[in-house]
Amino acid sequence: ATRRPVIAANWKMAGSQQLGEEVLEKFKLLPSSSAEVVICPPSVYLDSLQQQLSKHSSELVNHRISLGAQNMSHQEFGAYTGETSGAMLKEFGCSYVIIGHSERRRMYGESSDIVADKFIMAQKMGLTPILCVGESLAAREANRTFEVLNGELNAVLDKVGIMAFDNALIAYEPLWAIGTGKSATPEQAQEVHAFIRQRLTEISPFVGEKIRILYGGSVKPSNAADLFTRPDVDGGLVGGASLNASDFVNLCRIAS
Ligand code: G2H
Repeated sequence: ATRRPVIAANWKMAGSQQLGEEVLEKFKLLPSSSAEVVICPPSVYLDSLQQQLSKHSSELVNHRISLGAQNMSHQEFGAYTGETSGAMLKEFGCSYVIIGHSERRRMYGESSDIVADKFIMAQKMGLTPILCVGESLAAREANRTFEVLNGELNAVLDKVGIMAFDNALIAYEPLWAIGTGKSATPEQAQEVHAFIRQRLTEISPFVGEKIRILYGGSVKPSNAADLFTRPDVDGGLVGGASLNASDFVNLCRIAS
């Protein structure tokens, strides 16, 4: 495929300013990478990471590194204690924002409706949403994987329409593979990615062919090559392994 791979780091509630520095130092040692790299640190680190990126920019010209956030408010502005707006993320250098990560859906009660509203607000603010979808172990064992994914996709599609996906990424993250060390097999990932692409292609062949679908769930250097070479896997959303600078840069090398 002609789709440029994307490797996104999701630090979750971990990492440090120091980690940002370490990651950029490792990139400087890599002559070039063709994958697009997105680093999503906790929001309070965005400012320092943005400054580090500009400080090292002349040595990073052969890489494409952008910043992303892990979450944002579906409201634009106002009395929403503890929330961060898309405009603020934009001001601090973000181009991307992860929307609907399963940890937010499950632990913070984000409904599919709120996820759709966040997707809309992200695009309104000029951010590219990385929409996360994925099935639980129970759903997989009950052969309901595609039904669950369809539901999560439709919740957004019905509200935003297919053309909004022209400027979005999708991350397939099976819940049973998140932080467990147990990744989906490359065959399982490919099967689901092909399903998601097919669903979108039925509505718009243009969008279906173009959209990048990342795999997330225990991606690490030892399993990445086999995942990333599957035809419908366009990179990864990486949690645990993104907290190790060498592993993360290695993943970007593998994807390039
Ligand atoms: C899945 C993933 C990153 P990990 O949540 O979003 O985390 O790689 O630790 O499974």
